[in-house]
Amino acid sequence: MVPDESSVPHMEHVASGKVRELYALDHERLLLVATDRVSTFDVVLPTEIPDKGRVLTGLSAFWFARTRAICPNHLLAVRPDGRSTECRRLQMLPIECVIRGYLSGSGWRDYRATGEVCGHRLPEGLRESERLREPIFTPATKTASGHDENITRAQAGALVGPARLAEVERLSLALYRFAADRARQCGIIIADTKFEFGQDGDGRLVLGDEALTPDSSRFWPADGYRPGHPQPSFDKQFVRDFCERTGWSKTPPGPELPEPVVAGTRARYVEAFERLTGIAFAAYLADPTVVLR
Ligand code: PZK
Repeated sequence: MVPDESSVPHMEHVASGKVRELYALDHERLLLVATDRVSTFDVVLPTEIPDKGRVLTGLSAFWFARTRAICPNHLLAVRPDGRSTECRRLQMLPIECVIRGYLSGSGWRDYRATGEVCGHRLPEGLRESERLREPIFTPATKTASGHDENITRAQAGALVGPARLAEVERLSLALYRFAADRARQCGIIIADTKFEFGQDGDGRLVLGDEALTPDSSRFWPADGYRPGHPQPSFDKQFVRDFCERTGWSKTPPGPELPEPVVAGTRARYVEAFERLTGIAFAAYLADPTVVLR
């Protein structure tokens, strides 16, 4: 039988992420493959969410196509399988460029402990998940343990140079504002997001990795947004609720997901795709280049 997927590349493997794989096409180009794996509480589950990788690839390509005027990016092509993208090979910067429009996760924890996030002193009395008056740039580094660690602007400046830092801060804020405004009109709050930049052979900054997906961001339903509490995840809430109900210890291995949780989660990913892009997911499956137009 002829395989119906061209998503298993016979290529030099470069790196593995929790749910993505990176291969070398040649000296200048990489193939970034988004799998259907899903992680929660930092653990990859044994059950996949069908088409999750295609939804994330399509969303990322959609944002890359619409933000090219703000910042050039590494996207060269989306493959017909809808889950693989050909990318320019870059020299990646050793920092993660996180933008927070809302106070959640480690931002909320740091604020509660110190009143600051990455050197930004914030007003007193902010509540969990509260919208910030202005989005803030809160860089992080990958630690040996694989967990990200928030760093100050001064620490980030020491890693990439102050001029580079100022440039990625400005670009990250512009990218976040553009996407968060659009998403809000579609009923989705992008609470925060992470960008990774690299430089090309001419030393120009280029946006890499994935951008503005639910795996690189916190997506919340705008409907029912209520500061003062953690917010439900737009995409993974069924998975989290199920994992909490089972009493799982949150250490590997994670639980298998029952079919209704898989189906409900897949539907949420597809809903996010369709709301944000305005494109039927079936149209994306038929021709993934629809997100680039
Ligand atoms: C690159 N990663 C992280 C992401 C993985 C690993 N355009 C690029 N050029 C050079 N290197 C990278 C990229 C990108 N993107 C990204 N590691 C290297 C990563 C996804 C899956 F396995």
